[in-house]
Amino acid sequence: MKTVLVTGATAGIGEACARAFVEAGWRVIATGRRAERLDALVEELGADRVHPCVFDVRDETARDAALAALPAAFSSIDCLVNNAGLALGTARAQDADLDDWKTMIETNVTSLIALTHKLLPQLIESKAVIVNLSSVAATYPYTGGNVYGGTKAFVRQFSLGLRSDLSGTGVRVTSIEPGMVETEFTLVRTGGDQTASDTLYAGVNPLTGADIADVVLWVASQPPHVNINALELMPVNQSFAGFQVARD
Ligand code: NDP
Ligand code: 8X3
Repeated sequence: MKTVLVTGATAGIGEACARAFVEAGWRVIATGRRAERLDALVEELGADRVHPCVFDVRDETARDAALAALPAAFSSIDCLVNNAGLALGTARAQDADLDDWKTMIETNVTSLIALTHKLLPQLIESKAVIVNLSSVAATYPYTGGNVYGGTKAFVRQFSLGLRSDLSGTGVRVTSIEPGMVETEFTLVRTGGDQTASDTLYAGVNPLTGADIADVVLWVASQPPHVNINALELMPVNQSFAGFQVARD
């Protein structure tokens, strides 16, 4: 039985990944800060299939302690899903909160590279699949997306560079780049504004966490000679608009 480590498995895409991988016969190391959510996953899916690791991805000491305490059955990792991440705020750069920018960079970039760096020796050993959650925001700028889009562009380019470095090791790396997925993402981005979140997704028929989990599982289930480099997906009701023009 293979083992996947999913960061940010307490909600949204990560939680859906935990369910999808267990359903497909994998063991899941599920991480996040909200212990009660991870306990509920263990209760639902079984302690033999899900191991909870409670830590803030920015806290390397707590992370290392949780990973050092992995039970033997979960100790060899065949797939790493770097999913934990967030956007904070939609303000234009000139009005944005610098602390929000730093939190996004620490969570989406610094923690992702640190965990990847820590696990790389064993990921090479197991010829693992690394799936990184980027975003359409990596490629298409939008007003108020500033640092969030920057972090996701980093994730995409880091994924491609990692692939290059890992040439010949058998390790595969994929950047997944979704558009609108209805999760707790907008609730977090707006500081807990449920109405703003509901309004954003109303009538859109957005992607779901389960849609993305299906894609992540498909990527991880390809035969060993197939690498999906990058995969961008959107709800049908989301598409592109033109440039904005400011007039004097
Ligand atoms: P959710 O807010 O629903 O889930 C985010 C997950 O990340 C939670 O499990 C949360 O766990 C975890 N997380 C956030 N910060 C930390 C932290 N400091 N330490 C540990 N875990 C953390 O959002 P999504 O499921 O939508 O987002 C998952 C990923 O997908 C993100 O990287 C996001 O950027 C990306 N994405 C989302 C899109 C969308 O439209 N929803 C589109 C494109 C990409 P906890 O709070 O319990 O710690
Ligand atoms: C989240 C997608 O379009 O809200 O990564 O930036 S978007």
